[in-house]
Amino acid sequence: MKILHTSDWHLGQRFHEQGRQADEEYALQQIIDICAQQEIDVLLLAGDVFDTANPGGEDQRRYYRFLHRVVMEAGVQQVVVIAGNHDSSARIDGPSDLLEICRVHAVGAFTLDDPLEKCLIPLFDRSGVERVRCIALPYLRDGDVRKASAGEDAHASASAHIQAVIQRFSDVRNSVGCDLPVLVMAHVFAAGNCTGDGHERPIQMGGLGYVPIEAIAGDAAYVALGHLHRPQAVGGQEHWRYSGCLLPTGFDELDQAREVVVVDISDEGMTKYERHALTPYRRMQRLRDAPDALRAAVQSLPAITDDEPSAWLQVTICSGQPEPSLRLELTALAESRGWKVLEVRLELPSKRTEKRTRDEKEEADDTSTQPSINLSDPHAVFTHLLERRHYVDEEGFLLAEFQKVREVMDDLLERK
Ligand SMILES: [Mn+2]
Repeated sequence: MKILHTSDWHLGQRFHEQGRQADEEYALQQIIDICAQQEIDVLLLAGDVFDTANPGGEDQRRYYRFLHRVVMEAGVQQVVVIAGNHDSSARIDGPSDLLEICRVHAVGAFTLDDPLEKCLIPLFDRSGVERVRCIALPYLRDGDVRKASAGEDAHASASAHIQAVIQRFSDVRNSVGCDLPVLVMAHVFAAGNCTGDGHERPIQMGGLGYVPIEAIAGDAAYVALGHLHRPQAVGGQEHWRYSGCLLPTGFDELDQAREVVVVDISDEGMTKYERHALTPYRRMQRLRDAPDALRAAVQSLPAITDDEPSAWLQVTICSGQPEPSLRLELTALAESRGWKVLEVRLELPSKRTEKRTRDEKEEADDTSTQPSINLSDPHAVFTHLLERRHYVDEEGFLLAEFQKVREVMDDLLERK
């Protein structure tokens, strides 16, 4: 059987105030083409279909039109969709009975009240014989998997949440009840439990809990994960993968690959996997340099013609002093070449480049050289942060805004 794994579409997401309907359409069309060319049997969409719980009508229509086309035009036999943390699980569940007619299986909510079978999807070959059993596990919120006890602290509740997710998964796994290869799909933050030198990592890492991948992968033929935006294998296993997101959700994601994964599964398990790169709809780029070098860099951007989609740019100005007119100058210069500047940032390069490594090292392991700040004084902490991050707070604008936020917070806390 041939399986295509995609996830994290985030349909309807706005990118620096810009809509990206055309970018989404372009990417989805490529997935449809890959499905047709590769004769895909089953398409897996591993969560975060929409960017918000209340997506716009057009964004929903894009999703349903895709499902319709991938089955009717591209010849896909079955589709399995799970809800991610960005999705409303009720919205994903809502049309599920109707979607079954088109062999689209949507699993939104999975609470303790739901039967385990809700997550078990039989996958059939073209002659109608079941060949693979799919475990489709949507994003599980704390309240979906356990009842919190009164007075537990954040750390205890995060730990208990993860334990409950693992337990819930193991209950589903134990109910599979057949010897067919198992395909696991989940929207979850999963990571390798083993560092490679035989040391177990703690389950809690900097407050971010993750599920040890081994606990959900087991002996699965393939694990199709959603949630992390960078495509990657997990736990050193090529058949435990995040396919990554459809479009970059920030300029800092531009260097990440955009891809879908095509997997061949036989009775013995995964026999082959291929990563298929997606071509971006528009050019996007980030430039970071000193003012003169930036002028030159913007000037040498490839010219965008009228029949191409407008290209998007992020500019970081590295300068020791404020450059009030440079923003407008660069924006105009970029526009003359068909590029739209979506974000301009200012960075003080000398301090940053010289001190960066040392600073970060100090931050990590040497507290003795850090100035002592009074942690119970929010004003002092904020000022220290500005200094540390090398922000230039001209005329105390940021401090004033911070003061406003504090007043609102104090107000809210008092009312409570
Ligand atoms: Mn997610």
